[in-house]
Amino acid sequence: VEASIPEPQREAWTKHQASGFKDKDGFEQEVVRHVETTLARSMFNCDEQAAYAACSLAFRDRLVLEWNRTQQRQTFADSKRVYYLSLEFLMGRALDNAMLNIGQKDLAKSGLADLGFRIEDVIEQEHDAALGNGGLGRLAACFLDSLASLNYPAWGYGLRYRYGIFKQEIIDGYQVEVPDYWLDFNPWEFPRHDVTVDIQFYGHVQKSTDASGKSIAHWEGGEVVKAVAYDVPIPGYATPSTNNLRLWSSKASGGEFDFQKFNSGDYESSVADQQRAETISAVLYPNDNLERGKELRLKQQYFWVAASLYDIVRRFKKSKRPWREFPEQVAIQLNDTHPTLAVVELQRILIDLEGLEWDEAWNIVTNTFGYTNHTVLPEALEKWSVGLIQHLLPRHLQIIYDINLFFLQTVERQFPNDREILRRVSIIEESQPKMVRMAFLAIVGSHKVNGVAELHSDLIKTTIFKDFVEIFGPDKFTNVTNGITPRRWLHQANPRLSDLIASKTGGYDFLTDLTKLNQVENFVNDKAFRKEWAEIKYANKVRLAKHIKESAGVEVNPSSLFDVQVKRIHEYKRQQLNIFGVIHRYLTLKNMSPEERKKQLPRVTIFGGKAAPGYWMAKQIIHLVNAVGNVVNNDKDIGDLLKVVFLEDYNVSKAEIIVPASDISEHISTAGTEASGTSNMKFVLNGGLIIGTCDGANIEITREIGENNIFLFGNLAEDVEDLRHSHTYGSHNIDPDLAKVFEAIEKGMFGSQQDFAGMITAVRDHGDYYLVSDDFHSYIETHALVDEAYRNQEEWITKCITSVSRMGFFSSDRCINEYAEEIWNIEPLRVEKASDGTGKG
Ligand code: 7GP
Repeated sequence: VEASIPEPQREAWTKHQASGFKDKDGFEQEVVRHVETTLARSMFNCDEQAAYAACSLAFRDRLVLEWNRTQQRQTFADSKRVYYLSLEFLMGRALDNAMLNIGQKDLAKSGLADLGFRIEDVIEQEHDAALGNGGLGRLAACFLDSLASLNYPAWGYGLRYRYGIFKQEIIDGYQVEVPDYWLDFNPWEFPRHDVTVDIQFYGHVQKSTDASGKSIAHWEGGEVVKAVAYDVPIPGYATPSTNNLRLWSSKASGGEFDFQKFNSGDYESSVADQQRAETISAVLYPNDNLERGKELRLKQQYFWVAASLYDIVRRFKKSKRPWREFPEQVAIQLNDTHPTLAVVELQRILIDLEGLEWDEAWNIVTNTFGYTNHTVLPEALEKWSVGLIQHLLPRHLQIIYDINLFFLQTVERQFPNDREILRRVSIIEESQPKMVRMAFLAIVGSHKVNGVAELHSDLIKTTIFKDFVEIFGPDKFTNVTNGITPRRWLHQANPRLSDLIASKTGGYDFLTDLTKLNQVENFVNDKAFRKEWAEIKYANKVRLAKHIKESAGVEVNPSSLFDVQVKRIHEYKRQQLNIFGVIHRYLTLKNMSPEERKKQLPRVTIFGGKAAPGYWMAKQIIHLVNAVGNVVNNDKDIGDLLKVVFLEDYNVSKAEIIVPASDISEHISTAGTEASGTSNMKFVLNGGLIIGTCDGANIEITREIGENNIFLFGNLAEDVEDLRHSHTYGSHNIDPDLAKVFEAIEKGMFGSQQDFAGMITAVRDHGDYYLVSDDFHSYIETHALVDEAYRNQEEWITKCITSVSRMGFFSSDRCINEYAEEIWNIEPLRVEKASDGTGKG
């Protein structure tokens, strides 16, 4: 590797290289310097925003040094890298995480205090990086944390949306969407104006023949948009390794304006061209588990995939290795089907631009890619019309047809007399209009396909991808159960619990090896330990109660049982089941005598989550929750016995307050519909119990923590289909308790019944697809068991401690190690440990 600075001068460079702050003084000096120079302010006008900016810049400087060294180390080592392609990275805030991962939060805390600031207030200034919808995007963020912490050479590739997921406001009980303009000030990104790629769209394909008579395709004409790289450093925990997340931003190519148009007086249209180019990376599509098939979305996908592949190929070509070694140097993971065009793009680069033969190229392609599926919901499975791809990416469509042809030929050889299987597995769906099935393309173009929890991985093998298991054999399909990073979701979100665990397990090693949590179980009967455990939970509930008061204006008693359901609003996740259950509880309380009521356990039911702007039913659910809250929270008969709260604008930083404060959380999807779930893991890790269905990772959580420590209810996945068929349209025989709930709504107890009619008819008249009625009785009964269990606080705390101690499996570190071994075949780079190993940041 060539260095730009000659040997004799390098000493001067190394002398000045440092990473962490030497001491508190060194930190303060940097903060003051940034306030006075970078921000051009002074102690006379330094508010919390400025303190946040300066503190972030000071830490960013440290990160950047390690980041450069990590990239150098990886280049020298010349070993295999993994590239994680994801349209979503739901990162949340960076400052707190950077301070903790570097291991200098304590130092920053006292340094900021010296300068007149509380670290909590400074952290609060940061706008969440919310480039994701929900589980899929947050998983990608946890993976980046683990990849860096485990010293894997890894890059994330995504889009730099100008607008992340919208901000949710609740006005008169309804969701209102407000744009999330988050780039006003973002110290965590580095624009790389020198790293750009020209991306082509539209145009046509020309064929020519070379000297040997071989036909060559040329993709010509159309329009070109420029991709500009923005790099975000990803610090590992207790290691100097700092990886890169590269986000692409779109820009008009060929200078700022089309000068010809400009000169001919057509100024407006030259600006319009530029704006059109910038539109590509302007906004994150706000749908979770739903694909709408919009042209701009396809443009986003190709723009991002083509820029990333260009970058990856450029890096590989520097090594001067032969092409066949590409899969030994490069692993690319497709986070769902969104980046599937990468399969086609790499094949195009190899055959059209690099002159490889089809088979050799295809062998490289399939050995490079792995594909992760995150859902079986039919409405989320991506399909693009052949016409649209033809228009936007004419050469890619040809290649897709060829991939399909060769694939179907092998299938035909394998199943000579089976016409049906060819129709079923064809990448091109012979519908009107014809569609390209992206999941099938991803399977055919990858060497491994994985689901995200055991049940889910089994389901994809027996349902949506069944034929492909027959064709490729079962070994191509595997399971990697999701995980979460214990750094953010324990150490950062729940520092007191993390400290308590550290005090008993001999330090913070559990943060890098979560299985060490099992030592906590030794203290399950330790009085002082239990007392502190309970105090921490209570303090976290007080903090949440304060947030509820400030944001929703509802006074809640922190001694109540806190029952939480926070996640995207979706019929399959069944917030409607929860709110119907709350209404049932309310009716039951109302029917009691005052004496009887006094014996009841006070409960706060907390909802949070965004509805996709076009998802009418989800918005009705939000409205009903708020309407019920309005009635229940102001009912003098009820008082503290029941409060219903909808928390506005649920996001990562709010989750960090909510998760540690829950007593019980709800993971109640119709069995077989939630691929994994990851918040279920977060809640249990923070000493909360869960009520849930036998779905996704709930099943594995139960296996790990024991079935006495979880409240399971409802029908099983294997029975769902039959139950659906047994429902009669037009007036299905619903659960009698649920019928009473509907009656109350229809009587107008919560306002105009018309507002909620859709939710009722979906269950009663339209086939109850999500089995709300079938599971209602079991749900109510199980909640009664929760109440009973919570009354016995000693038993309850035992369950919580035991559960936490058995959660080691659900670290995203375990998960990433499985991907590395089973799918990517990569190894970590050796580096010396950075911090003193206390983990005390
Ligand atoms: C989600 C799944 O719904 C959730 O169960 C899982 O834990 C998470 O992925 C991470 O694997 N899926 C999505 O967020 C999604 O949009 C459609 O999937 C592509």
